[in-house]
Amino acid sequence: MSKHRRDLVIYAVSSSSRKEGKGGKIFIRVGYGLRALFLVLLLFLFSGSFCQREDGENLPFQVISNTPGNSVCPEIAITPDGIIHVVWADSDVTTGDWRIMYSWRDISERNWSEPVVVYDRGEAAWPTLRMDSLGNLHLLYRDWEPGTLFYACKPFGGEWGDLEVLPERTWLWYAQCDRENRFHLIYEPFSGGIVYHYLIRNPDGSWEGPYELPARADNLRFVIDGDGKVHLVEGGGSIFYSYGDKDGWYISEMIYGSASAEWPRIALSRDGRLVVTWHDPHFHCGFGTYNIAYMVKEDTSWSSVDTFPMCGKPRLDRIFFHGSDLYLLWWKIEGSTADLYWSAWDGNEFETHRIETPYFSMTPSGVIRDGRLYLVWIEEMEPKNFEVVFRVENVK
Ligand SMILES: [Ca+2]
Repeated sequence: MSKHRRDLVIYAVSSSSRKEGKGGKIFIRVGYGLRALFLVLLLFLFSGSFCQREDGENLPFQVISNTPGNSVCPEIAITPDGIIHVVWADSDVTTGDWRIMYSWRDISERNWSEPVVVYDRGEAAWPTLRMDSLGNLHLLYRDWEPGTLFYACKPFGGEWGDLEVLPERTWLWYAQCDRENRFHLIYEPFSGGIVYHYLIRNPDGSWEGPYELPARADNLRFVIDGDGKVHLVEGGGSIFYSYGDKDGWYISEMIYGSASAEWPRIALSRDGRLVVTWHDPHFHCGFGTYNIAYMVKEDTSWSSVDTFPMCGKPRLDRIFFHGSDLYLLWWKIEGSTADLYWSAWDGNEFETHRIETPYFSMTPSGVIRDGRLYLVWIEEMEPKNFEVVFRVENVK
């Protein structure tokens, strides 16, 4: 039953029950009986209505964005007060502008806030949302043209602050927070090519840098360890790993030689286990299909290359450690559609969960809190209209 029709039924039932209530003395009991019956019916219908509202038309997710334009690139964070924050880039169908939109929800509630435009300057693309250990949110986005980076902070419990325009333009960048609540940004400046610039934002709001670091390939990703050091991977052909800080790399090496490796990802566990993954059709598992390759570094040496069983055309967007388990958020194109997947790897067993949807699913982001994985991603709800959606999964 459609939502509209169900609402009509509720309306019809509730108005007839009101009529029953206007009975005479004899009919009062009957009236009350009927009322009770109708109340039960109403509750039943309402609960059905709420369930339906929660998952849309019985979809396996909630739609957060629900805007007329395309909604893409969602990022999620959960602050210590139990608020789930989601940002994404959203296109204005009348002006054609891309804006940064924001919606939030209490972890124990069901409903999301109405999406609001938090930043509408430039042609907003690729928002990055990072949370430091104090619950401050750091937002970075780049405009399409001319590649300017914008930064804004939402202090824990406070409002989104003013935009800061960062000094150099870039097409290639990545950012992370460290345990000292500093925000690290590494990017390739337009003028560069074989050099990265490295900016650090201190908790007092001051910026350090840019420092120069040698660059080797595209698609950089990095993590910051407990000592504030950078572990960076790059890949656009071969896979390179570099380790160092603002004063330079101590190590910079090719860890996997190839002509076709790309999209490297890196994760670091609290006990110092480093995992690097990448895509390479070399690790094929049938015609036109492949698994995801990985290497692990413990202490000082890299393992040999192995693969995760994700056979097909997987797109692995994010990896991160939670405890000693590695989590992988990915999607897989099959024919003309794509479903969302997440996997957990404890070093031995690799367990995969598939979230089947009737649409094309892409670009997941997620965080784990209290044994639950909070996921956002985008769904092509109708041709060429992408929406940001949300789902909670249980993890061990
Ligand atoms: Ca939309």
